[in-house]
This record gives sequence, C-alpha cells and structure tokens, in this order.
Amino acid sequence: MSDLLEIAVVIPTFNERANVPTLVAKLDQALVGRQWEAIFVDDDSPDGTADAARELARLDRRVRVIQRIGRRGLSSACIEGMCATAAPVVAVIDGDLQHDETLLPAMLDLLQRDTELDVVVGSRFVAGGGTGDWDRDRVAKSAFATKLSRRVLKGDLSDPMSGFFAIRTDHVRRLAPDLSAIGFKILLDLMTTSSEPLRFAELPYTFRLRTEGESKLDHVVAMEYLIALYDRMFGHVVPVRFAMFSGIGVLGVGVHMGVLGAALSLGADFLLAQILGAMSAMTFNFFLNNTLTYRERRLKGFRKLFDGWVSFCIVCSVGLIANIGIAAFLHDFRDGSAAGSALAGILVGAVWNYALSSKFTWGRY
Ligand SMILES: Nc1nc2c(ncn2[C@@H]2O[C@H](COP(=O)(O)OP(=O)(O)O)[C@@H](O)[C@H]2O)c(=O)[nH]1
Ligand SMILES: [Mg+2]
Repeated sequence: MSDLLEIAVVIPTFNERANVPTLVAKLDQALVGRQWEAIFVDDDSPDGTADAARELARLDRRVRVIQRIGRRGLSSACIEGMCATAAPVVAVIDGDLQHDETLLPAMLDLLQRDTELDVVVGSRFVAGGGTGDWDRDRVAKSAFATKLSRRVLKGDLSDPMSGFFAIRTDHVRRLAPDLSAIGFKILLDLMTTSSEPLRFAELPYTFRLRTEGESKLDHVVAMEYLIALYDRMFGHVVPVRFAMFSGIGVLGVGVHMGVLGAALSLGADFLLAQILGAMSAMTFNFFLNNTLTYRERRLKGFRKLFDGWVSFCIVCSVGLIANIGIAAFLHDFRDGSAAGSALAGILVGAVWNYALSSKFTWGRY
C-alpha cells in the first residue's frame, strides 16, 4: 500500500461544533485503508467549531483546520479548502452529516480508475438516491432551483445543486481564478466555469436528516443563488453588482417621488420637498446597498455606518451634478432629445455613483 495522499475531504462549517467529532469518526471508518486528510473550513463560528476541530487535529494529523476571520460564504470556503491540499482528488461534504460519507471510497475509486473522468457527484435524483425526510416545501424549492440551474449548465447533471462531490484538484486550481465564488453552489460554479465540459459520473445517495445544529439556508442564500445564476448568464454583459446597484437606484427614485409628494402635500415648498426627497432616497439606497449589494463588506456599527452614509451622499451629489451637466450639454449643445439626454445623464450618474461608492464607501482600506 502506498503512503501517497489520495484524497482531501473539505468540510465547510458554520456552527457545527456538535457534528465535528462524529463526522471525523465516520470519515475514519468510511476511508479505512485510504490515505486521506480532512480540512475543516470554518468561518470563525461563534460556537467554537474550529476549536473542536483543532482539538481532534492535535491527536490526528489527518485533520486540518482553516479558520477564516471576518468572512462568510459557503462557496468561497469550499474553494479555499480545495486549494489548500496536495491531494490529487478533493471531495466536498457538508459538516452536518446530511451527506453520506460512505460514498467517498467509491467516488475515489471511480476517479482513480477512469482517467477520463473529472468529477463524481453524489446525487439525490438518480435511481437509488433520495431526499430522505424532506418536507414537500423544501422538495419543491429544490426542484425549482435545479430546473433553473439546468438552463446555465452545459451537462445533463441530475443534481447540479449537490453539495457533495469529488473532483480532481488540478481542475479546481485551474478554474479557481474564474469562479464567481458567490452563492451557495460550488459544484454548479465549477461546472459552468470550465470552457470544456467536465466529464462527470453520478452516484446515488440519500440525503439524511440533520440532527444537530441548524440549516443556514435562508432567504438571503436563496437570493445569492439567483444572483450567481444571473452572473453566469448575463454577468459578462452587465456585472451583478452594478445591476443590483442600479435596481436599488430605481427603487430610490420611487422613494424620492413618494417623499417629495408627501412633503408637497403637507405644504412644504418645492426646494425643501426636493431636498427631503433626495436625502431620503440616498439614505434608503445607502442602507439597501449596504445590506444587499455589499453584503460581504457590510459596514457595521454607528461610526462606520455614519461615515459610509456621509461618503455615499457626497458621491451621489457629485453624481447628480454630472448627471445634470451631461444631460444639459447633450440637450442644449448636441440637439439631443429630452428623454435621450436625460437617460444618458442618468447612465453616467449611475456609473459614477457605482464606481466611486464602491471605492470610497465600501472600499477596503
Ligand atoms: N464555512 C462556511 N460554511 C458554511 C456557511 N454556510 C453554511 N455552511 C456549512 O455548509 C454546510 C451546508 O449548510 P446547511 O446550512 O446545512 O445547508 P442545507 O443542508 O442546504 O440546509 C454545513 O456544513 C454548514 O455548516 C458559510 O457561510 N461558511
Ligand atoms: Mg445541511
């Protein structure tokens, strides 16, 4: 038997402390006779998941821990874990025991035997697999997400949403610079990024019920998933962030008009009503962009929020001047139509606001 490391098992975790020892014991059983290592990638879980993993790691050199500070995100955690190993094959498995680790040796065998193969996916939707005791609501949501993802996928995967798979590590390293790393579904990201379709095989498994801890799949995650799909389909035309920023900008116009109307009807003069409208819209846009567009760099705490808000208002005020300046120039000196000139002004203003606020309001210093 060779000593060469065969497979790394990457385990993204957030608040999975109670599951760590069980999972390692199960890996030890499942991968008996194989050369493996386990890499926990923990986003500084408040419940001390990383400590629990390190405790095991001191006894068992096959266990390693990456503790990320100030960052969140399942996909990026998986990518970092996958790039942190010297093993030729890397598997990703959830840390909550919902995936069936006894499939790992078969995944590894397939990849070792068939050099034509790039990925082996654990699938809930091929014969022999299943979603276990999921409620109907969750089954329906998952089916919808799967259907959507098939539209961007080049292969006919039965379970592109699977978070359980094994892949050749050199593919990951090759694709890593181009992965979008947002969203929840790293497999989908890998498969859609590769210019040549990855050759895959599927093995059935049954999704288990979670017994410890709780699911992190929530509405924000669902939104991130949609964003990731958008990115794959249209991201090369209009970048995701700019699309979100502009969408929020349009909502801001609605806020502006609402406040303007309300202030006028309360008897304010136009200038005051207009100032109130603009301030409300900017404030609204600032907070919405802070929670959605720049979620992973969100400003927190009164001081940072206040500074961010001020810089955002300054950027937008300059953007407004540019907007009006360009529109007036096109209209008065280039004989542009009113609507066309206004639109051009708005576009320039939006790009300006986006570019400068991403640097000065949400930039990293
Ligand atoms: N590192 C890291 N792991 C995460 C994050 N969100 C979820 N996870 C882990 O990813 C795995 C799957 O997440 P889970 O919430 O169980 O998703 P579900 O099974 O689809 O409900 C679990 O091991 C989680 O602890 C995250 O932001 N960062
Ligand atoms: Mg889970």
